[in-house]
Amino acid sequence: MKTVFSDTQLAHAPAQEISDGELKPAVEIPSRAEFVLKAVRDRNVGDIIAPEEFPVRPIHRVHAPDYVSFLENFWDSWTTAGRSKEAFPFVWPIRSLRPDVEVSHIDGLLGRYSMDAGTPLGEHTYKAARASVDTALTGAKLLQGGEQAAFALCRPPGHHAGFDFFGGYCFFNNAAVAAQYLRDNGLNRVAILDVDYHHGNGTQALFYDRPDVLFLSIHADPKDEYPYFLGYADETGEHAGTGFTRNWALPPGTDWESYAPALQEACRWLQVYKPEALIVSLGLDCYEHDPISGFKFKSDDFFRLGERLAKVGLPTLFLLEGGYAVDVLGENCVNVLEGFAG
Ligand code: FKS
Ligand code: ZN
Repeated sequence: MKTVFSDTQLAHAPAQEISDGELKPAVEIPSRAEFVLKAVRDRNVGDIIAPEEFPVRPIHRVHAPDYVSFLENFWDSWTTAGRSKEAFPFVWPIRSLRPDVEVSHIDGLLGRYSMDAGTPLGEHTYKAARASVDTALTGAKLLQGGEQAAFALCRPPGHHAGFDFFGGYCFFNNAAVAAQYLRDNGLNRVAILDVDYHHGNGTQALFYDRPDVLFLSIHADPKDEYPYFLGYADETGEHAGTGFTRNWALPPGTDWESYAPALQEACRWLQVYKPEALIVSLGLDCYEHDPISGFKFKSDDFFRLGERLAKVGLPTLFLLEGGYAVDVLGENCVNVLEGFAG
């Protein structure tokens, strides 16, 4: 299986994040990708290739052009306002405020285009996020070229990013851009299975009213866990997309034994839907020692995950999302890929 990765993705290197009422060392850091890359190399998963550089058009198929421009121009506006450190939003146009007004100040724009205060933006965030999308798109292109599987080593991750907002360490929704790209290039039905510990709210929202992209997600119950405000079992799609979203919201402490039935059901949905390609939003934060998560996967369980997905028998693009136990991230990730490859 080929792996796609670009060093440009390392340029987004946040120092701190707001978490638990403190400024803490950031967890979504470049070494995550480096550890995964090292394991891919050490265990001979396959060739590692650089992504092709894509124009902005496939991103505009999923994200609002004004949002993309906001990210592109962010560092200029931020430094022009006299700031020099990484940025965090702190005010949002919720409920009784006005989401429709056009603000000028960078602090207003940060709130307009974000969902949380836990996602630092820095000087190189935009170019790293663009490179992460290029990695996802190059992976999609490998499937189109007839590969049965590919691994897009995306970073920063993408599944929390929506039409016009960033959050949860995500800026562009890599999985959604890849899915839309496959739709725009000849595939009629694409499925996304999100196995990150956190619900992929951005991906779900982007395809919620569409039957052509199936979204399935297995994650920690949002009543107990980020992103809190989406990802409940009763969210199953709307309008033409009714029935084309499924959520398995599992309790804290879920281990492989109690996770497997949900995965089994998700795989059955895949078999019924019969997509032409599968995109796996591959978070590794279900791991028992993940520092920010509460599931109990052992390293070996990631093999089983890969094996189960292989049985579905679809051309599959694995795309990295979360996972913060950095020293074992590579091992856990390659376990999935090896389990899949058999
Ligand atoms: C801990 C607060 C942590 C943010 C969690 C974000 C999770 C991101 C992710 C992604 F795949 F996008 F990276 N809150 N006190 O793992 O879902
Ligand atoms: Zn996650």
